[in-house]
Amino acid sequence: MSLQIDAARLSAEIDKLATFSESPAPSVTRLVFSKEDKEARRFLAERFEAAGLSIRVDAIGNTFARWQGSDSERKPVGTGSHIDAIPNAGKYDGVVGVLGPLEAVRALQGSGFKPVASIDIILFTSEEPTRFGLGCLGSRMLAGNVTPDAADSLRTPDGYSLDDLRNAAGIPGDLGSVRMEPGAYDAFVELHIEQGPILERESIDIGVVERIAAPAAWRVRFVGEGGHAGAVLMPRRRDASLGGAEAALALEKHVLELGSPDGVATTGVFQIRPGAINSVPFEANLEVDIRDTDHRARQAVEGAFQASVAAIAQRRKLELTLTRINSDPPAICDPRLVQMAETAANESGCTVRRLVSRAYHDSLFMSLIAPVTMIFIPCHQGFSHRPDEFSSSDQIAKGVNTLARLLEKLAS
Ligand code: HGY
Ligand code: MN
Ligand code: MN
Repeated sequence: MSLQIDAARLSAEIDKLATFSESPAPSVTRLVFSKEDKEARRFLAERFEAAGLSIRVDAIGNTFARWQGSDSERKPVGTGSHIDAIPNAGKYDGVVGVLGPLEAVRALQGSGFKPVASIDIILFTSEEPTRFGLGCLGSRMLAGNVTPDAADSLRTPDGYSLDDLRNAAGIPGDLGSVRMEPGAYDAFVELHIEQGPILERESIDIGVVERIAAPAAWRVRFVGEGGHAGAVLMPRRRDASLGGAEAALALEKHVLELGSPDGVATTGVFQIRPGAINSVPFEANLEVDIRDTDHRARQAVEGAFQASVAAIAQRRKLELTLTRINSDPPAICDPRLVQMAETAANESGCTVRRLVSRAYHDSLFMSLIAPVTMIFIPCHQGFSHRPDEFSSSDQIAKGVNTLARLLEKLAS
């Protein structure tokens, strides 16, 4: 089957989507339910409809663009990703997995293919944790990993609830209606940039994901005693920032000692108050991100970290509040789908290898209700979540070609 991928059209759509950003080019900042997110969603709806796809939006804003199959008895095939972008990000993370499938569908339409099973391109809401502190909120709710009550209790740093923001974005509805049953999709495949250096370093076109590392996230709050930087002598201090510093170093030590080779841990947020040079910090707030493809290794790191922060608080006479934000199992991708994706890559004339995903993705939660795999394309030096994130239109076209052939097999 010869497929015509219009790489120039796709590249122009990716560039256009990148203009819906709170920050200036070449960075992209697009927080969920922001003005920029609404503009981007409108643009995508128009592109989906131009391709003859019917659109459904659920109560949290997950958007389903369907290419209707001839047999409505058949379970649909899903593909998709996210378009929200953390502050000062790039323009490919997530976006390739939403616009790429659109180009795959248009190429299949152009080849004369008619799907028997419907194909859904899914735009998941709030994959990034930036606004609500929890990643993959839309796919978690779809898969039943987060209940409506749990979602209702989430707040943004500036105090907005999910209802506040989704209603303001014109996305009403009962959150209880978002959940889909296991088996709702016959398969789910996500196209995404690798967010790692392996494919580029080994000059390989396509990565097929076998496992997706599981994220855990914790909030740590130390409260000590503030005071004048000149007046409070060292023996009398209860400096919360030093508790935070010890906790961050302890986290690094535990992941190096207890994590698997895929184990990573990051103290991504470290705020101290009052934050004045001549004032002893009375409060430290940390948010830590711990991941591993080996669930038990990650749980060991979490356990050791909890023990360490408790010991630090006791020794430094600090008040401690430790909150678990999330702690999820890794995803094992479906071996049949992995094999089919490799074959599709070969049929596209691409070199291919299997990979682990150390970033998490909506596929991690779609794996709770359907067989999944992911198709990775190289990105420059593995850079991501930064403005110089880059994949060439040729690299993207190879990913789209592979995805199109896989969708054709799955929906035939
Ligand atoms: O953090 C992640 O792994 C994803 O990019 N949100
Ligand atoms: Mn991301
Ligand atoms: Mn992503």
